[in-house]
Order: sequence, then structure tokens, then C-alpha cells
Amino acid sequence: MPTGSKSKKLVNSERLWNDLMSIGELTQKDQPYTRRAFTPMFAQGREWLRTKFVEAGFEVSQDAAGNLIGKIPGTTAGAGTIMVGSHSDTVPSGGRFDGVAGVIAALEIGRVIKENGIKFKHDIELVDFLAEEPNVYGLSCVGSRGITGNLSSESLAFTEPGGEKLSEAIKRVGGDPERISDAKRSDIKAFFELHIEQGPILEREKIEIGLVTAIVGIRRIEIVFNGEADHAGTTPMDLRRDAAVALAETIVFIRKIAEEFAVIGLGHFVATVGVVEVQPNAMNVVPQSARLVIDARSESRELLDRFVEEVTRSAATAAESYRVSCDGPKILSDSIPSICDNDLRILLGNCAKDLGLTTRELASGAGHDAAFLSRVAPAAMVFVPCLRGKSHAPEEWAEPTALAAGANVVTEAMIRFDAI
Ligand code: HGY
Ligand code: MN
Ligand code: MN
Repeated sequence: MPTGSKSKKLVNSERLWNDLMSIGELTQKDQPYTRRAFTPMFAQGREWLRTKFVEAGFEVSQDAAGNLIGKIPGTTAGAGTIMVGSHSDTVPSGGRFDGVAGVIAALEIGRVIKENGIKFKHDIELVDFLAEEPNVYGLSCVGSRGITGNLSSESLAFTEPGGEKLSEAIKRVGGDPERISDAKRSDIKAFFELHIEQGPILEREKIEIGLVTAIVGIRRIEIVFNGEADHAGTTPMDLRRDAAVALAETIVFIRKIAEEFAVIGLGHFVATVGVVEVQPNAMNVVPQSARLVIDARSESRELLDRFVEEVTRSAATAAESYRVSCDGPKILSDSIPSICDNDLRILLGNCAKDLGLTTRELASGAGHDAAFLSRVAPAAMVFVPCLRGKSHAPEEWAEPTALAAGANVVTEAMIRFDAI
């Protein structure tokens, strides 16, 4: 039976906060807060984390998929692993909390376990997953896909505009793509991820702990319209083959159909076009080509399928109207909706209540590493409120007390899970 707290608040809130603010300083100075996966700034963040893991007395390693892992061996050989973690990479001009709050919480939980001499039967692993955010190689959740055996040779061959392959990038940050299958795990008995909600519900309802029921499936879809470059001043309107107009009409349709699907009663549905590229992108040239990438999310795969059918029809109609061709829709990535483990969610809820915290269940409209971990292990997520629900922006904010509360809930749940 492990010693240690029963519903005690063991986390050092000030230390957790100071570490989070320190790693937040490791950002592209001209674009706070930016620590894009595989960049020199990301490598600085990783070095900072590795040092902290070593100082905390963890056994530090990297797996073949490039995940940074701090381990505290358990007392019982073969008991398996309890894993806690999230990601330290950011979106461009992102925040100081998305992902990295969960990594620093994992670091703090590991320190609490060591400092309080809490003995676990299970091995404990504290993880920074590689490249959770979509990146220049066109694939998100790189490290957690690796842990679940979902990094195919096709994915490893994805290249960024400069021609470097994803496999080369993984190697560059300490992974070993030739042994990528070694990253696949079957020993994880429970996975916990603490994350800011990245939405307004907990703050609005003044709830301290969010217990995540499901994580949406995310489908990223590319469409390219090809017309004809022409002089913007001399070409008569009826002779123009303007790719950008077909793209614009399609974006408006995407918004309309997403608003309809959002209230159709099949759970969470959202879609947006976050990437728009026009070539040759010159103000006095009729656009020859126009590329868009859609990020569509839903708890229902059937609804995502219907969405793609509707968008396909709309894009074809727009292309015909403006006498341009339409390549796509092409599915760039397609993660399935993930259900979080019911027993772990109940355990987290009981721990939160015993710690005097209010809770509510909610789905996650954001993607997370937990979505992949849930394919190889029981996985659960704890959300903490964030200011105005804002995320993926420098204004992202969460209170020190909220982060400490979340970390205490996860710590307590790990102790109780280990004792089952
Ligand atoms: O895009 C997402 O949902 C996550 O923040 N990567
Ligand atoms: Mn994110
Ligand atoms: Mn995240």
C-alpha cells in the first residue's frame, strides 16, 4: 500500500508557477509566445526541461519517437506504468499554458512523489510529447502517435518546404526513426493529462476542475483551385479565371455549413479555414492558384463525412462558376474521436471532491496527446479554467491556484490508482 497523502495538497504551487513562467521566457522574442517544434527555440525548451528532470532525480531518456521521459521506477516489477504528460511546443504566437502547463505539472508531480517518499508499485513516467501542434511537416501529435504505433513510414517521409523529412527532424531532436517501432508502448496502465480548457465553460460556470469525457476527431482537409495568372488592369472581367474568388466562395460555404452542423445535435462540431495561400500573391496579378486548409472537428465521424461531402460539392460548383479547376478535397490528417476512460474520470472526480474542488464533465474541442494515448491505455484529462477561454494567443492565462489544484487532483488520483 503506497504511503503518502490522502486528499492532501502536496503540490508546491509557487514552484510550479515559477517554472511555468521560466520556460515561457524561452520564446521567439519577436513573436511571444512561440516555441515551434523542431526549432532551435524548442531545443532550448527541451534542454531546460531535461535539466529540471535530472535535478528532480528522474531517470531521463528519449524514446525513438523523440518524447522526453522522466521515470521514477516502481517497487513492483511488471506492474506497468502510470504516465503523466503533455507537450511543450506551441503554435505561432501562442500562449504560455497550452501543453506546457501539463508538462510542468507532471514535473511538479514527480518532484512531490520523490520529496514525500511516496512509493508506487507502478513505474511513474513524466513526459513531454514531441510536436503535438501541427507543424511544418504537416503532422500533429508526432510523439504520441509514436507511442501508439501510429507513425507510418509515409508520415515519416512528410517533408517541410525546405525538403527536410520528418524522420530527419525526429532524429535531430534526439529520436531514432529507424527504430520507431520501439516507441510503441503496451505497459501503460493509466495516462493522465492536465491541460487548460482552451474554452470558456469552466470560467463561466466558476468550476475548478473539468473532467473530460471525449476528445474530438480532427480532420484537416486541403483544397487547391487553379485558374490563370493575368494582368489585373487589362484583363476583362468576363475573361478572368480567378482562383481566389472560388476559394473565397468556398470559405463562406464552409462557415455556413459548420454553423448548421454545430447545432444539429450530434455533439461538438466546428470548422475553420486557418491557412489561405494565393499565388503569385501580387496585388496586380489575377491569382493563378489559391490553396486553403480546413480544420474540422467533431465527436461524430459520420458528421465529418457529411461535412466533406457538402464541401466537395460546394468547391466543385465554385470552380465551375469561375472556370478554374479544383484539386481536392484532400484529407491531410484524420484523427478519430477519442473516449476518455470512465473509471479514471470517476476517480479524478472523487479526488477533486475530496480536495474540496468543484467539477463538471465536458468534451474537448481541442486535440490532445491523450487522444492517441487512449488507443493504448486508459486515458483521462483534467481541465483547468483559462481566462475568457482564450488560447492559441499570447493573452492565454490561467491562475497559479487553478494549475496547482489540477496537479493535486492528478497526484491524488495516481496514488489511489496505484493502490487499487
Ligand atoms: O489544435 C488543437 O486542438 C491543439 O491545441 N493542438
Ligand atoms: Mn494547442
Ligand atoms: Mn495542447
